[in-house]
This record gives sequence, C-alpha cells and structure tokens, in this order.
Amino acid sequence: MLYLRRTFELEHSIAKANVVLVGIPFSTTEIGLEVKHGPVFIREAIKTLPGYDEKLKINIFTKLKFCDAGDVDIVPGSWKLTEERIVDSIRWLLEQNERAFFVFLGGEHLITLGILKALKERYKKLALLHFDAHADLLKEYAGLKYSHITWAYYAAKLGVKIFQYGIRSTSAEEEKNARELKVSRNIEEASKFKGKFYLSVDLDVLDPSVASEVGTKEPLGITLSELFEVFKKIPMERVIAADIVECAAKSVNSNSANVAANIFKRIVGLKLIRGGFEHAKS
Ligand SMILES: [Mn+2]
Repeated sequence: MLYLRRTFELEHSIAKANVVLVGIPFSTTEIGLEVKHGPVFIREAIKTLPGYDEKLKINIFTKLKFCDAGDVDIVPGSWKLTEERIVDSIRWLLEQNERAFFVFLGGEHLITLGILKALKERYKKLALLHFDAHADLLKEYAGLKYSHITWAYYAAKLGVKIFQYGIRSTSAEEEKNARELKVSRNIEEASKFKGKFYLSVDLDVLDPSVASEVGTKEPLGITLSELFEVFKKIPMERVIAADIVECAAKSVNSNSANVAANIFKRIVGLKLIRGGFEHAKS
C-alpha cells in the first residue's frame, strides 16, 4: 500500500482537470511585507481544508478533478522577464486544457496584469472583478511603470472592463484615472457585462483582523462572511479564471493562508453550483 499526500488528495493531469492551480511567487515591486511564500503556505492550508462546504452543501473535491500544476518559474527583480514567463506558461496551459478553471496564487498583485494579458488573447470580451482595499490605478509609482499599485491602470489599457469592490485606500490621481477608464465601483452591475470574467482577490480587501499577513494592510476592511455574501452577487458561472494575491504568510497555519484556501474553496464551490462546470457534472 502506498500512502501519498499532495496538494489535492487525488491529482489529475492538466489535460483532464476541471480546476488547475498555479503559483506565481513574484514579490519584486512589493513595498510592504514580502509575499513570495504565499503559494507555499496557501497550498499547505488547502491540504487541511475539509471537503464538504456546509453552506453550499457540496464537496468540490469529490465533484471535480483537481491539478496542482506547480509554480511559474519567475525571475526575481525583473517584471519584464517574469511577465513573458507568465504569458508563455498560460498560453501553454490553455493549449493543454482550454476548459479548465485556472486559479493563480500570489505573489504580488502585479502578476494579475501578466495573467490578463495572456487571457485577453483568448477572451476578447473580458471583465475584471477586482476585490481590493487599494485602487491600484496609479500610472507610475516611484518611477516604476509596472508595480503592484499600477497594474489595474494597465489592465484597463488592455481593454479589460474593471469592476472594483472594497476600495478604501485611493488617491486623487487614481480617482481621476478611474473616471477616465470607466472603472465601475458597483460590482452588482457586472452581470450586465456580456462576456467572460476574471476574478482577482487581494487578501487586503479583508480586515487585518481576518487576514493579518498581507503585503500592505489597511484597517476597516470586510469580514470573510461579507466577502462571501458579495461573491453571491457576481456571475461566478462566467468567471473563467481567478487569483488570490498578496498573501504574506510566513509559516503554516497563518490566518491569511487559511483564509485564502477558504476563498479558493468558495469560488470553486459557487461556480460549481451555478453550473460553471457543466461539462464536469456526471
Ligand atoms: Mn491591495
């Protein structure tokens, strides 16, 4: 008898999986706590998750096939090279399985820009559901064009429609850019958008008492229950990929990593009960 434990109890190939997990441990432009170990500790937290979701009355792990594809081999210090690797990796993953639901674990929020660049090649009508304490809409920060607090500006420039939720730290420049780029702060309006969605969750959207180890923490955030209530109002069945970023966990059993694992489970669970995995149901 062989007893093995991986991220998911039973792992499938990328080609056969319904859900593919990918880590992107990039933490170069981060100005707060380092977030490069986020994927490691979120994976450890996923291993301890109970399968059954009492609220949704389902067990995603028995209904769907999972795969942990590993981490993108990033280049510390170089966003240019890292972005090329993210885009190349996602192109390759989509060639293996274009129907899989990809979940990326960060890593700093700049990774979302590279992910969106790759997904935009395939999904022409793509909107971003952006959960964050920060607007991330600066054009430049400390002389850097590409940073964890400018990426959303450049995502909008790619032609991605942005819906933001939870913003409580922003600036006059970002608000001006938000108006120019037609960024919506009414996430309930997202369902009117005709196309696919990408969901990005910066853990700092939550209150620091809920997720304390994040890149840059902001007080007066929401609880995990409140986040899950908002999730019910978004068209999860049309979300084709997601990320959970800015996890600054430094050890196992960190509350940020544990919360991130639970967010992963709820996103997949909601997508499943909304029919977002029609092909997976048997
Ligand atoms: Mn943030």
